[in-house]
Amino acid sequence: MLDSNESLAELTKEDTGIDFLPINNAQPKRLTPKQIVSFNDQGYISPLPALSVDETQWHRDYFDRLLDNLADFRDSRDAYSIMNYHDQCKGIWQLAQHPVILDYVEDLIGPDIVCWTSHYFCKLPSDPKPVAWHQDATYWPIRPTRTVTVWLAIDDVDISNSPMEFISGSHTLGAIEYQKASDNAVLAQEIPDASTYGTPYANILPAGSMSIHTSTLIHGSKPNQSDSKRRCGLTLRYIPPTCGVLPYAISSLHRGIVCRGNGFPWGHIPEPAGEDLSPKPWHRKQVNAKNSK
Ligand SMILES: O=C(O)CCC(=O)C(=O)O
Repeated sequence: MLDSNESLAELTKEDTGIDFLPINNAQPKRLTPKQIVSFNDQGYISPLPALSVDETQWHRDYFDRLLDNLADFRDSRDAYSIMNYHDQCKGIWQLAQHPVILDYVEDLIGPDIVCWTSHYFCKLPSDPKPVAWHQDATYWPIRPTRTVTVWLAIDDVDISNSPMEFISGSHTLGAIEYQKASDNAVLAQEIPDASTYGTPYANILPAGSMSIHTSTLIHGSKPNQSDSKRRCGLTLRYIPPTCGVLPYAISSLHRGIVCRGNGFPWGHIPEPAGEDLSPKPWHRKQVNAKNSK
């Protein structure tokens, strides 16, 4: 198992280190043994109840306020730009520590848990942008590829407002070839003919519930087909602290929140004092590049 930076430095381009590591947990605390089998066989578990009715309403109101605050900046950021703000926004930081969510995650990755990245995927009504079919692991420098993603629904998600779709069983195929996604897609990579790798599953979720998927699973979503219903979910990505990072991307782990246990050598983001959506360095670069044209 790759668990130190020394072994990561030895990874070659051909040996991507992108593999699914099955979960072996005979006594899960919150998941059922059947759900663990489903994670191993299909690459995801869904649906899972998570937030109470009051917490769900709080989260929706909180996200609505974040979107309003973002608009006040009047820069080029959009409804997908609230990415990696768990280090500047108290509400996101606290959601990453939600005990019910962490109990599910603990059953899959063990009692030491780090949230290393987060992202709201918000499709406004009639949003024309797809999230092209992709594997998270081909974007990320984390090795071994043990990240599990919690997708926490803020809005009710049904077929009409374009749920995330999973290609069941595709997580065991290693790194899958991709091409550049079309210009209007949310993310940059696209796996062509994804349905040849397995059966698509529509991740329909009531608000406040969640799914969990592994980073080697092919997934994506269509443009929002509904002209009245928003479709927003918060992704929280968790690893055990034994995961390392490829040498070119060490800073990725410096934004981790230690959620449970210890043993994480990369640091710990403390709870932010409030909500701060000021642009990240990569946004500033985009804005400067735009302004200099
Ligand atoms: O919300 C979506 O449509 C896509 C989310 C996604 O790609 C992810 O959770 O990794």
